[in-house]
Amino acid sequence: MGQFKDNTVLEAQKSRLKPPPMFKVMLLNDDFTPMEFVVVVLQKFFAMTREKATQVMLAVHRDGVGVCGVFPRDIATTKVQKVAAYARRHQHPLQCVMEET
Ligand code: TYC
Repeated sequence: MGQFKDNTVLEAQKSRLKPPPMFKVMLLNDDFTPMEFVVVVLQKFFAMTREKATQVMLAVHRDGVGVCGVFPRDIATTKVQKVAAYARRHQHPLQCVMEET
């Protein structure tokens, strides 16, 4: 416990703050978006290596859905919006969604 020269004692208080809610950001599979485009998205917006991005893309292709990362609400929202804008700009139907963990 912290004790000062004047004998003041500061009691550590238990934090009453809940940790913030976290959100999984996920890609959905579709039949049209090229595999290479999905790999680029995962590298560009989720800071994955090409190897990791390829693994995640193939998992989404196989399973229908896959997690790209887990983030606080604002960051997850921004990622979903940026991926949507980038996919639309390139005229691909790639869907990116978020869900609370
Ligand atoms: N299924 C797509 C194809 O065969 C590839 C793909 C993977 C698309 C992942 C979307 O989130 C996705 N070209």
